[in-house]
Amino acid sequence: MNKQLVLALSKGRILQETLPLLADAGISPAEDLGKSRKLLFDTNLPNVKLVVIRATDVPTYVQLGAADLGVAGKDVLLEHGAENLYEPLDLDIARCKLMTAGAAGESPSRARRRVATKFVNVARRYYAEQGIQAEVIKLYGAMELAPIMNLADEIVDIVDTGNTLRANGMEPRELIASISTRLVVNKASMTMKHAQIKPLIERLDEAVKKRQ
Ligand code: PRT
Ligand code: MG
Repeated sequence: MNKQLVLALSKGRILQETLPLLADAGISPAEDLGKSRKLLFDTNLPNVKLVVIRATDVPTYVQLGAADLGVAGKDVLLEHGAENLYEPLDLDIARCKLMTAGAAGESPSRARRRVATKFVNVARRYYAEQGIQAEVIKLYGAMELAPIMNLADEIVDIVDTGNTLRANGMEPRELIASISTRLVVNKASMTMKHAQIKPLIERLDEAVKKRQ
């Protein structure tokens, strides 16, 4: 029996690194993802389809079983929560760090802070663990602007080279989590479609290891 599998991919920078990895694992879209406005794609494998969606929507698709598998940043998974998901593979792409950051040379008050971020759940958890009282303000982008505009004392954001922070007079402070892109699988699919999913995970695992 050849059950259909749907794999949800995060569009944007993760997609650019995912496609070569999928190709190494023997999966390629039937048409050029970049040149199409479509969101649902056939692949060279008759039982595998791809959907290309907002990174933050990938856990939702996989949790609810609309997709059997997904490719998502650990930052997105930490923020969204991993209920109903297995995370069998670190794909070792789009590496970065989730950090606190603030104005360069300033040290924040130990006890109370205003924090701007799109990672509100991660931030609330982190500051609570540190015993710091934080008022967390949800932003959807340009977190680096918040301290400059006196909206916040600190931000929680993704840092790679640190150039974006430096360009805005800020510096990284504490590491919250090291981030990479993960393969996630719907728990029911893992059971019901094990014969299809297992070889796919194995081929991706080999493709990842070949690069290390
Ligand atoms: O754009 P959209 O709102 O749809 O989503 P998005 O911005 O979250 O997507 P996208 O395509 O930027 O990809 C985000 C995912 O890539 C994240 O969930 C991470 O898992 C991963 N990733 C890896 C990064 C970075 N590196 C990264 N450097 N995501 C974002 N950045 C940004 C960061 O937000 C900051 O603005 O790059 C800037 C920092 O980079 P440096 O090098 O200046 O420190
Ligand atoms: Mg972006």
